[in-house]
Amino acid sequence: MDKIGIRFPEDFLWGVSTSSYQIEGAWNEDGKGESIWDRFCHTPGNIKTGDSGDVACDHYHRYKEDVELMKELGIQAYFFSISWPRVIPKGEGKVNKAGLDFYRHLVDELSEAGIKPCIFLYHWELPQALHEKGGWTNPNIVRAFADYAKLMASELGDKVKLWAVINEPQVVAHAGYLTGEFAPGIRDFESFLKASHHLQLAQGEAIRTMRDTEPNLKIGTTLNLYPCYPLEDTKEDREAAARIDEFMNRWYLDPLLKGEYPPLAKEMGLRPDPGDMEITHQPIDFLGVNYYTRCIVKYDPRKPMGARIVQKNSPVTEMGWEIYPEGMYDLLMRLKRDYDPVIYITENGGAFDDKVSKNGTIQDDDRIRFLRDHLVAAYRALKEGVKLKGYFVWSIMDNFEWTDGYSKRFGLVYIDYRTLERIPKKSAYWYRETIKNNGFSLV
Ligand code: IFM
Repeated sequence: MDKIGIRFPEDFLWGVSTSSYQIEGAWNEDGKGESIWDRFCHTPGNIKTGDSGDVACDHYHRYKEDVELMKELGIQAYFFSISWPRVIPKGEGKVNKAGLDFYRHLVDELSEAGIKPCIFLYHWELPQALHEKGGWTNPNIVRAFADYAKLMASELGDKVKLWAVINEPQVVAHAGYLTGEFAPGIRDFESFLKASHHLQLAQGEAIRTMRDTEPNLKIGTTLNLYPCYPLEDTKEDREAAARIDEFMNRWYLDPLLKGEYPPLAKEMGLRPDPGDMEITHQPIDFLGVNYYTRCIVKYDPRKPMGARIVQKNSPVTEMGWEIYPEGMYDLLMRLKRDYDPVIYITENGGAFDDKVSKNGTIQDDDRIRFLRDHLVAAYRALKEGVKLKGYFVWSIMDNFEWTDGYSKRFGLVYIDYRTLERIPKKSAYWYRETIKNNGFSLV
């Protein structure tokens, strides 16, 4: 930190991120196939607000306007995801040219605007046709996913250099197959075990195939990670926190970065086949980190893992998630200590109760504080040797927040869902200044 405040390195990458289902809309246009999220949202009772991503922010039709807006806001890089069924409607076999064209045009538009396009290959949009064959519980998905990855790398690899293979496999496995809260809505422990393993095999095969196809790509993956703290400094609580850490974090970190599962996965019955861990253990160019909050853990012998996640009486976002910027620092330092990868923070942000004021502005000072405090924490870690190369705000615009529908707003840009008008919030201008100055003043 110098006198005027925080200055990130010259080559630090400042970006924003989104995902296809959350912003695109056009759910059944131009040959797109159905995804599990289309089916899930169209099934009454699954989404609290009854919303769906059918129209979302209509980005599919308004992408030029959105890229222009990002350019005006000085955004340097944009992480977006590909909708698998938009490009391969049934997940395997026939390719939908119109779907590929959409992403090619988006990439061209971004490149012309001087914004670096970056891709999440999978942000939860499993083709419904593959789900009907077992989805992530079926081992055949590994090949289908690798073929899809190869297709995208060969179609867009000339212009897109940064690729994150899977966004938040923990959420896919946990919320999709264990609690059933998210699509495809399955609640079954065996399915969860299979899905979590096949996701990591698919990720490994995809990385391998993409490297063979386009050797110049920078390939990684994106994990949602939660630093875990014992409620009290007792042996029981410390061990309980370590178990939750294995379940939420190491279950996905260790197979990728060490070629093994943590002991808890074995205890719970996960039995990889011979050779599997060589597939999951691929060299990566970066780890994408999504950080939102922490876990505080209490020993509880009545719970299956002997552990319970508790909440302190601290400030929370509209999601009910504790605001804990220090967790960003702790998480990054822990990643350095145990794995030491190159890191991009691929998602960080907060949902707040944004209101359009009478003069048409949105004064989201709470979001500015949130982003600023997290960036200070990230900066400290960077200064202490974490190989942090960039930071992406979730999200450039308000969007479809899964089972919360449109009720939670994470954007730097406000969306009026009646008119689909885009209104940059105060935080968008703050972020523009931060990017321009490569940091901010602390006074
Ligand atoms: O909106 C989600 C995103 O899809 C994945 N990461 C967390 C965000 C906020 O909940």
